[in-house]
Amino acid sequence: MAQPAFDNLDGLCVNTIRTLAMDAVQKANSGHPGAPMGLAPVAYVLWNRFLNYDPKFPYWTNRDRFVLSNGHASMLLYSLVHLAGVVDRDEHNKPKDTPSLPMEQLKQFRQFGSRTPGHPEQEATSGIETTTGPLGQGVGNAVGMAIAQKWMAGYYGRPGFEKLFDHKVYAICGDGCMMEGVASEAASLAGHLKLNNLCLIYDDNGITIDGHTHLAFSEDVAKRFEAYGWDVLRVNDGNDTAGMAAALETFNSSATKPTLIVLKTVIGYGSPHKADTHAAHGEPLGPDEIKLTKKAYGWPEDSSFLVPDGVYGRFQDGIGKRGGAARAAWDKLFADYKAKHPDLATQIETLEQRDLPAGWDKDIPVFPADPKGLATRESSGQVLNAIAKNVPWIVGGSADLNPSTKTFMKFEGAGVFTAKTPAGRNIHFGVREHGMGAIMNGLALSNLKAYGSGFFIFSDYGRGALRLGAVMHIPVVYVFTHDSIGVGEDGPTHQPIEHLASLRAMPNMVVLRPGDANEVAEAYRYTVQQKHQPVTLVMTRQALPTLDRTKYAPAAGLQKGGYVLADAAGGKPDVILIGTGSEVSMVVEAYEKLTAEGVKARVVSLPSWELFEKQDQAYRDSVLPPAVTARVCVEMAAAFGWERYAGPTGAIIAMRSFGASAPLKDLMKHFGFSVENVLKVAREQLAKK
Ligand SMILES: Cc1ncc(C[n+]2csc(CCOP(=O)(O)OP(=O)(O)O)c2C)c(N)n1
Ligand SMILES: [Mg+2]
Repeated sequence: MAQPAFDNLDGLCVNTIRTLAMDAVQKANSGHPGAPMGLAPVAYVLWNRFLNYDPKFPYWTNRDRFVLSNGHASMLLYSLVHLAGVVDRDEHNKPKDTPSLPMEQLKQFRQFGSRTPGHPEQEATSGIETTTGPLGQGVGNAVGMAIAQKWMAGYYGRPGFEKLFDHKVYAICGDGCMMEGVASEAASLAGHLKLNNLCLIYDDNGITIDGHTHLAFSEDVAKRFEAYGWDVLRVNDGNDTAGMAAALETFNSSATKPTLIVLKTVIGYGSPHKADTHAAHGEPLGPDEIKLTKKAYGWPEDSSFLVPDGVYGRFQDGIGKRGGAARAAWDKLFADYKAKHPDLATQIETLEQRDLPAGWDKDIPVFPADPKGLATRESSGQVLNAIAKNVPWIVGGSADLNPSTKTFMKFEGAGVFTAKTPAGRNIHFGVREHGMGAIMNGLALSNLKAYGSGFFIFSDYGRGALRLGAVMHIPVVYVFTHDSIGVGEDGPTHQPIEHLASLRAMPNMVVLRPGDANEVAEAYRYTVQQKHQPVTLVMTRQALPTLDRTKYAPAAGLQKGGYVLADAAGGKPDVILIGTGSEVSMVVEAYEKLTAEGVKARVVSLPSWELFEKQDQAYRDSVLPPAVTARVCVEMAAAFGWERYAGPTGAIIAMRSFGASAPLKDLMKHFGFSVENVLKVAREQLAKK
């Protein structure tokens, strides 16, 4: 194969990244070549001269993280992973000796089953730290990763072991990320927390899909970040590799705050007709333009997927050698640490596998029967605290609603995460639900057990991040309280209606709405053990009776998603009452009345549809026998979806409108959530038989 005329090996590497991106997008006939072409120099300098990353151990604990927040530039990342020789990994993230992305995979860009999907997917490809594409999210993930590094250093650091956790987090983002609120929320918190381990490179190319950014974006981003408490550096030419190296060196050696590097680039750089136009966006350059561009790079015009001689070697001599040496030195350091601090080292190894320490569940309380009971947000706070004190790497907080959500960790030594106290376990996310979610994803990707809480209504605000947690199968935990019209006087703006249905509709997400304090304990028991399962816990503001479990079935039934809580004598009911959360005790009361009247009724508690659907048919049929068609489903939320359990003739007592501002008891009466109404509807069901 003819070699390009180029006397500078670094320049050759940069143009290899560019041409691989062009060729892959062309072959796929879809994708974005322009951003990788503009960003290739900075990405090359960062990876080959700075990133402490061992391509042979892509999941080494103390590796520098690289996040591509402008995920449409995925071919940039795939080219780097390929050229750096990043290896594949097994299900425990142990390295394999085969490449993550052989050339064949670059040629399979955007094809079904490839490791080079349209946007980077953390699960699909070894070496991809997080799934990006929805703009702005990666910035939030990077802030989460930076918090995780600080926390690990703060909690596990010991004299003489300052280098055990000293990695940096680098992220690239574009104009789109800078316009998105989620990035602003996260950047604001990063500045407040003085995360000087975080470097964000802003691809300031003045263009988005619709055209020039001045169509909709005229603020001074640098000033905004300075106001957030960041250091801002500028590099005015996307090809000025020396300038970039200088900026990265400044960050690396002396940052006291998070650093933003504002880098002026040209989208589709080198493409004579398409540079600086939206044409370099969302479509291939086309064969003619590719030829002209390759000519401009000094590349053989008819070459395709060409990696010139010396390029792989250059990466091996750069990131390969540096990363390998850094990782080997770290292994030795960790061995010393393990000798001196065996317990702490075991903790680190345990958390890295997302396992739990022995005895993690020993303090989970059992709640005594109590007709007055307590709100599930209260029992949630108690159970969370009881577990978290035995699992040091549970970290989390709320979006400024600690007094309401009860998720603050209060046990001795829990502390608050701040710039000065980085070992603190409680994170004050501020009023930033979306930022919180994106940060939680970053924490979870660093293997901390992250939770975040807020009012259930505001799950909408965080939904973009929630969804990515589900896409990635990461074990983030949301604790949403004030779960229904039960919030009463705050009115329709604060009363969730469609939120349960909408999160139940989200693939991979497990939604759990426990019905009393002991179901709460079981819900946490399930949640904390998950390694690849995001969970949304939904809790009440109002008190719920704690059921007498000597009389009703054990709360452990929650582990199956749904279970028979109370049954007709002989187990052959004529009517089934199904409830979740705060409605469970209501249907239990109705059941007691029906039973006293001699009606054969059953109560099913159904805290999680997803877990119930995972059970085999025989179990599901044993709980909800198909022959029993007289059914009443009760949930103070949208009726949407309940047909599934009500069946074609069953009844659904649920919400069909927004709520209203009024005392709870008036709302319950108005909307039909009363024992009397459940009885009435149950009798109608029985009469149909
Ligand atoms: C949240 C979100 N909204 C919209 C899009 C669709 N989209 C993909 S790229 C893009 C433009 C991004 O502009 P910029 O970040 O400046 O990237 P550049 O065009 O410079 O590569 C848009 C709107 C998206 N990926 N994510
Ligand atoms: Mg742009």
